[in-house]
Amino acid sequence: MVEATDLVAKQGLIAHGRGEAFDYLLGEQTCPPAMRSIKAAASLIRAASSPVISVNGNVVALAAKEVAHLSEASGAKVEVNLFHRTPERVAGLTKMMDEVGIQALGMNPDDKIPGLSSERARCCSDGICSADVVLVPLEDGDRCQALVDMGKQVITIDLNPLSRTAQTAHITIVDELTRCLPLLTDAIRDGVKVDDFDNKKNLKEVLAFISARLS
Ligand code: PTJ
Repeated sequence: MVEATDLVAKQGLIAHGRGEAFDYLLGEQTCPPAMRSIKAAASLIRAASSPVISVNGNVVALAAKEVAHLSEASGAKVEVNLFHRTPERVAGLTKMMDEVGIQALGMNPDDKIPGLSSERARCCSDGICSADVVLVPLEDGDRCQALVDMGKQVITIDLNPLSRTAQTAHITIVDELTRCLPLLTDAIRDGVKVDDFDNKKNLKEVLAFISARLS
């Protein structure tokens, strides 16, 4: 039987440790600025016409059920998008999503995100490529900027407030994936609406929160 951990890339284990280190700095809690960004993200996803949740190996292994709940609450499609892409990994992760009731896209990508040379460019025309809002959790890299350049609104969940993705997304939730997904789902179910949100200011508040804990 294929275990979830067999489907995580080796580099994903390093990514996990990196996340844990940042979570210690945050005190393993959802800090107040993260709660504000969760509300802003809920509001944006509610207003979206074609939201998509992009999942990689780490996200499915850690939070397949939580992703399914978010997809159900928001109507967002789920698409498997991998940096270390192999047909076996895509099939295994798609099967794991299937087991929690989600028919994820990603097995047969028929389009490309312009400007990316990595396997992350490969995507589905009825998924990420035509989405207006894309949630890109647990990812550091250049895809976020490429999605922004395509005119999409991008939300990320990243414990590192300084990662490239955290710095380029429209809304960055600096929180642990499994801790914040239920909060995001609840905020969507509660019909939360946020009119103005400044991501740069919010990221500064996260850094101030960490600094205050360290001093
Ligand atoms: O499954 P693949 O092939 O797509 O590979 C996934 C990789 C490992 C490439 C992808 O996860 C990645 O981009 O890894 P990075 O570059 O280490 O970036 C991951 C980011 O997520 C880092 O900034 C971590 O701090 C953060 N992170 C790690 N674990 C968590 C997290 N953020 C929230 N919750 C976590 N549990």
